[in-house]
Amino acid sequence: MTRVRIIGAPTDYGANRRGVDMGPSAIRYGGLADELAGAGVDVVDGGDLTVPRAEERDPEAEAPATGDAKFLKETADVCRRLADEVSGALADGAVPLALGGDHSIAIGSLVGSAREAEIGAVWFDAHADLNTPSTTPSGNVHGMPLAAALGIDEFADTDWANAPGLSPDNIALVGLRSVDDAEVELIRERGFTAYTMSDIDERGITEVTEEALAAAADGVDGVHVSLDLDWLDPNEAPGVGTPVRGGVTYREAHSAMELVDEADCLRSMELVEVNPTLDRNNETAALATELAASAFGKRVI
Ligand code: NNH
Ligand code: MN
Ligand code: MN
Ligand code: MN
Repeated sequence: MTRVRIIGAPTDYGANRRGVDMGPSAIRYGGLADELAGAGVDVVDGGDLTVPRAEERDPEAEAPATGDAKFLKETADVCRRLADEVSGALADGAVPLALGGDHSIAIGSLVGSAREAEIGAVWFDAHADLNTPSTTPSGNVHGMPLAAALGIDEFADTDWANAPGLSPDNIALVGLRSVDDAEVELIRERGFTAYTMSDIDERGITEVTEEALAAAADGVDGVHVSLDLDWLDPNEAPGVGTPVRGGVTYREAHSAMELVDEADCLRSMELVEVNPTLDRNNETAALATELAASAFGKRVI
């Protein structure tokens, strides 16, 4: 029986729209344990990491990388601890499921997941999250986690980002529709597998997701699945800080997560960017729980 270990990371350091730190609580309240039980997995809730409130911290505090990035010191501290929890869960034979918090926590998930293994990653997101402190248009670290874990630019020499076990040849981005110029350049330069919403329109979610999973899983020990809820259309998932019109539908999202289960390569996962202050009756949080259940094998029959 698959064992899943939930790890809450209630951060709000990496995003402008305050409130995403309530995500883990909203996702649990949205029915995560029941949904996962419905998927037939054995669930242990490891609780939340302790995260100081952003108001108590200085966003410009001396950071372990240079450039324009807010709360980088705090982000590094959370990600170090999350990486330990994630690798600890894996060592215990469980699949770690991290709950954000903003997407900066993915640095910790990826570093932890790649500590004892070669991994790939599938990034379900409207955004590419490939900015660095020198290319970021916002200074928000939630736009940088993939670049950080790949050790690009300022992140190369950090001891908390840069996961050597994350293979740059095994990155697949799915659902892109808001990508900054520097990110486009990086995707082209490094040849990351990337699918825009237009690719999904043309080829369908099944073909695109199967291809993305195959690219991510090729020759590695397992795949990290990062699910940013802004991947979905804001009509389905209004409770996110940076909504972008034209996202995937409820059915497409479920199909993709069912394919994650079928590919049988899932090593670690995270649900991020749920912001209860912007949500409608906790619908986005509840949707996150349903999608996780699909990824862990829940079916109607
Ligand atoms: N690319 C923009 C930035 O770097 C937006 C990133 N926002 C996200 N990413 N929510 O998933 O600030
Ligand atoms: Mn993201
Ligand atoms: Mn996003
Ligand atoms: Mn399975």
